[in-house]
Amino acid sequence: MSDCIFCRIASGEITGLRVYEDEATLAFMDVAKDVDGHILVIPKAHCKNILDCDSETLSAVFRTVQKVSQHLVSDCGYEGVNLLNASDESAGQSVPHFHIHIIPRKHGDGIDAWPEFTGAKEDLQAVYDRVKM
Ligand code: DGP
Repeated sequence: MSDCIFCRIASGEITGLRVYEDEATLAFMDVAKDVDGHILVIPKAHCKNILDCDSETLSAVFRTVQKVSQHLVSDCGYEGVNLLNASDESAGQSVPHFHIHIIPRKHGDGIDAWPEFTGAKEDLQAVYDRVKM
């Protein structure tokens, strides 16, 4: 999509700091400057998010997520990763091209990448009855 910023990065039309790529996916540095080592993994073919992404593309994205994560830990001095994704604006998605955030982690790095959810209001069984497949 010509008006999609991540499609334009994937095609090379816009410069990105490319960490890894293969035929179907690209990993590049996030420009947010929020945490060191913040990397995004995207499919080169456009889909918006987890809700419309085909399974082959999803598999390719997660293969790359694992490859980059293993590299961060094996070769770059990190110990673990957080993987983050927002699918839909309701979930906080700001760029409408599917992406997984990789946040490299070390013990004691002080990064709060796992919010403490304290706001559950509904009865657990009632929610279960609604979401059970
Ligand atoms: P999200 O809010 O989950 O949709 O995350 C979008 C991320 O994309 C956010 O962390 C900032 C990053 N981002 C936005 N525009 C650009 C860009 O032009 N280049 C790069 N490298 N990252 C971008």
